Amino acid sequence: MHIVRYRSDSDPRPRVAVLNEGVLSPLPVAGMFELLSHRVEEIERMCADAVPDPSLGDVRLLAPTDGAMEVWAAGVTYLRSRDARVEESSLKSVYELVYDAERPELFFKSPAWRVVVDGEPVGIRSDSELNVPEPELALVVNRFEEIVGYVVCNDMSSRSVEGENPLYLPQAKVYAGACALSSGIRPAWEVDPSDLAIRLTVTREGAVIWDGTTSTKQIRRPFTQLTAYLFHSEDYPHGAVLATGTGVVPDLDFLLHAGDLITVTIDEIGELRNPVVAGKDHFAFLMARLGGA
Ligand code: DO4
Ligand code: MG
Repeated sequence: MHIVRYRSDSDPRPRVAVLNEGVLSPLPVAGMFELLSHRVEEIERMCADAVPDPSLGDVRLLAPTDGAMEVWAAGVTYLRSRDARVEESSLKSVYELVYDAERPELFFKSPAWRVVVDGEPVGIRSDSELNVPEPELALVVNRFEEIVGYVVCNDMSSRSVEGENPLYLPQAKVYAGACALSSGIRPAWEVDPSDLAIRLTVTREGAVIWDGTTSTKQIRRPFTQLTAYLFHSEDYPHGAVLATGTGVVPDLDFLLHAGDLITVTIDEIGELRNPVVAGKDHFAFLMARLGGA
């Protein structure tokens, strides 16, 4: 079962529903932001009480974010990520220090409306030579700091921009098409996230040119430590998504190209497939979402 946002042909407004074996059961909320203003046990009850509506035929699944939800991300939570940053960076020790520190690295990734979903393009910056996808498990957290569920995240990143100077991290991480999330939220009460396989595949002209796998078992920090730091000095009245960091990073000679297809799969959570484009001009469609489209 997943919780999804969707739009049907018969109703232009985005709705929220439970999606179970291809059948939608609408939930009595105005958006994901309203769902995440409830406690997990209430959300679980709402999902259990939702009534299937078989008349909802073809619908379009939307990003799982709306309202004032924010996407944040944790960094250097897997040993492979620490080693990859040390290799690429002109200032190696910051990554070694943050991997071991009590306080995690957390950074802002995206407002709700800039998130791209399965099938939409992800971007690479036109001023960046070295770009990678980062396949990550992301936590969907309600306003009470409770983990409601999980989605698949691709934390697209410029290694060359960040590698030049770690203070360029916001530019390496936040740009058009940099944040992709799977549309379906797998509820926390249905899944044990402690040992889930995360797979990344990059395909070019039909052939796999890179793939890698890790497990959530490899993460150095408990998820609740990440959420505790996120909520320590800020409130998220509409909830938040927190990507938990990557454990899969290609070697430095790997260069993502426009036209590549990225697939991220997390067992029991979902799959995210996005073609790669270069430059911000491809993302004008996101602006339309501000007007509610
Ligand atoms: O420190 C840079 C960001 C690292 C990151 O995004 C990750 O480890 O996933
Ligand atoms: Mg990352």
